[in-house]
Amino acid sequence: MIKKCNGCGSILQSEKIGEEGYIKDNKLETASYCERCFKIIHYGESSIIDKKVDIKSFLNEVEKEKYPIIYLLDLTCLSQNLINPLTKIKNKVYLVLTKRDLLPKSVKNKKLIEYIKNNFCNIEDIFVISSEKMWNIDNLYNRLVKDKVKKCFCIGYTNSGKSTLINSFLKSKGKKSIITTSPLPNTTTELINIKLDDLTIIDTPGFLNEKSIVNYVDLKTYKQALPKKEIKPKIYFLRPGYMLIIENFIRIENTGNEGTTLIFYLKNELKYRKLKITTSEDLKILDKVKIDTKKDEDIVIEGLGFIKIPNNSSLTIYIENKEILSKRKKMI
Ligand SMILES: Nc1nc2c(ncn2[C@@H]2O[C@H](COP(=O)(O)OP(=O)(O)OP(=O)(O)O)[C@@H](O)[C@H]2O)c(=O)[nH]1
Ligand SMILES: [Mg+2]
Repeated sequence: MIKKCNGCGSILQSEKIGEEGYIKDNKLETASYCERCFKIIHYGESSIIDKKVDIKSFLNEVEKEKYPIIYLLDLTCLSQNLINPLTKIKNKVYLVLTKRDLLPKSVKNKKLIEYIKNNFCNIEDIFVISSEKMWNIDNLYNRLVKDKVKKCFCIGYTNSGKSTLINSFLKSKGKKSIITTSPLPNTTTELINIKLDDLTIIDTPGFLNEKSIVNYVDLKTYKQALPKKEIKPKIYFLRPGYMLIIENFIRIENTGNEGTTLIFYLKNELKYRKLKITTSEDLKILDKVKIDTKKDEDIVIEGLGFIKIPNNSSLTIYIENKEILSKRKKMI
């Protein structure tokens, strides 16, 4: 009989060690989780399954089914790139902005919704939630029930919080979280059906974001750089000829003629250093990109966070891969 892992949806198998769904032979009959999920859940260990969802064919399949879609977007690093698949979906969409608890409390949810509508996509139903803190989880669920949704897909990029959201629906119903979640890509590998009263929610493998920093730094560095608590923005004034070094993966030089203010929405514990551009210090070799910003723009660092820049600026940024940077109108 074919058995599936409750945590990631893979078919359990005991032949290919290290591959999707692997579990030792003597545990195959009794286990409900594969070895990888067991290790993530109990030891916080993680490994990445090498798998890529083809967005186009996946969306075609979803469209054929005609079920409504919950599309998740991570508020900490929102970019056009992450919204693009949404523009191709014809099904009814509930857009869910996740990880609200990581942005400053002072930001109004209404403002975030307006921002999305005015700058990215004019979707009617937008919810701002935190699965971690259970904010707005019941509102979203009640809305699905009110709209008589019987089955829906939960889709979005990997790490946007799809499985955590479904676990929070389960928690809200007094049930145990069962789906495996982790900060690394590809945690969910196959479809997982979760039935809640009359509503079945289908968790799906996330789309891989090729522009995310997770592809360009080692996993330890990546996990250490992810925000876990409410971000307290850090403000720096950078005079011309000076640079800021953030940990060892980003350097920002002010190569313009005016001083510029940079407001960082990144993990609070990251370390910043200011240096003259002419320093004799040996600096890490990184990709180099020149970015000019206009008044009130953000630079998004995909997978990590963003930098708000209130005034015009001319910057030269050094980073592991310049593709992970993009500009947008200021979000907050
Ligand atoms: N602070 C905070 N973290 C969250 C929230 N939702 C999810 N996370 C974290 O984000 C990471 C990714 O969550 P998952 O639910 O595994 O993401 P996913 O979209 O299912 O990812 P894949 O299965 O890889 O497609 C985990 O470390 C979660 O703990 C939230 O509302 N707040
Ligand atoms: Mg998942």
